[in-house]
Amino acid sequence: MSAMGSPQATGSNSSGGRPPAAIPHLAIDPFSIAFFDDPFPAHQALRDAGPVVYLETWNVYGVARYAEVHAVLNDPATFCSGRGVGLSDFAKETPWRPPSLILEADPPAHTRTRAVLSKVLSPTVMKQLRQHFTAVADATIDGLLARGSFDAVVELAEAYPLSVFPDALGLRPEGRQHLLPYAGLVFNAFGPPNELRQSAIARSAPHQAYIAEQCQRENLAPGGFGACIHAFADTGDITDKEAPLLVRSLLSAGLDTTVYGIGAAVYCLARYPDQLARLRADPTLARNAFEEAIRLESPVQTFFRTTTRAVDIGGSEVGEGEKVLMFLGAANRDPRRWAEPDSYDVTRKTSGHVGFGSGIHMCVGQLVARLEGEAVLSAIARKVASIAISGPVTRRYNNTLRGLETLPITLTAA
Ligand code: OVV
Repeated sequence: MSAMGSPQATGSNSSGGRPPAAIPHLAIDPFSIAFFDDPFPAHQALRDAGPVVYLETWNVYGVARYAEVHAVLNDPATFCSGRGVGLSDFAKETPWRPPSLILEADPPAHTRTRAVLSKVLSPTVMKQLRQHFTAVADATIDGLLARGSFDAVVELAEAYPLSVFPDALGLRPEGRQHLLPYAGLVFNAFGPPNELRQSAIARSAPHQAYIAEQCQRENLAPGGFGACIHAFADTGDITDKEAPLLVRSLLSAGLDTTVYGIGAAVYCLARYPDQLARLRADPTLARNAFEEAIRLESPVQTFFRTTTRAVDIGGSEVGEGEKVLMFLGAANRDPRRWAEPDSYDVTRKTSGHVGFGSGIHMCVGQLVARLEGEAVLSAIARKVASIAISGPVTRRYNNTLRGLETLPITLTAA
């Protein structure tokens, strides 16, 4: 293969006549508590073992270097999503819920649903939301400064998205306590059948019932993302049956991800006071400071693809119908791609990070996420002088998401 790791079709001597390289087998379980507690030595081992590895615990391939993760993300014909982007292969097992019409779909079906959600979450729509999202972030930080000490996970990382996103979607006030448990379930369900996945699915019925109900047109307030999706059924872009499932995608992926993203950013600023000082000196860095936190912490750590044909990855052949696990978090700290990969730098050139993915499936809600992140970090930049960690930090465990359970902090006002 080429040095940059572009996967090549096999069967036509694609390795230039060289024999295929043996693929290293590793015993690392990337869905274990020990791995979640400290993934970084394992990420390095995964990257250094080779361009592609075989993970014996779950009988899947893995890519952890930036070049191969980027290449897999950008070859959706070879590395498909329609057989699921978790461990389970939808060609062999029944999915735990009806597949997503955007995440778990390939072109041409994906192209049509993607176009609808892109319009619903477009730059024009962000312009209409910006003033409100900024005002709520300012008020949230003012309130937290008055309190001084609080848990930044519950009171900021969860509270802020919960105070803007469900309203933007058009959800009724009742039942919103199901939203974070449902999202936690969705992201645990991408993982293997371990305790995290099995216990989440076992308790999922009330959360699934709530979500299914809120996806219906009559339950979505006019002007919101949900009503906007249903309006595309009137123009024929999607069917009446597809609209609720596309609303479900926003309910699955639109809230918890930003909770983890904002949590990551606050955790970074608390650990890097020099970077908070630079942000305070230039609040216009807020958007990039959020982006850099997404790179460094990679709230979405992994996704799978499934091979549609035999393919060469880094000089080794991977057969058809194999699951390939992409380590987004490892790629975002690959020293082959990033200078000082493990440090938080609010002025870093973050473009190219794969925390939102890359290619045709790249996060369709990224503008909402960035608007929320920028609003919170801009408020912090203008109003907060210091962030001190003031108690024990604990981790929240999820098969896909990386983030904290508690982050006790004390703020001082500027
Ligand atoms: C990116 C993402 C995560 C989880 C769920 C979905 C998408 C969905 O489309 O349901």
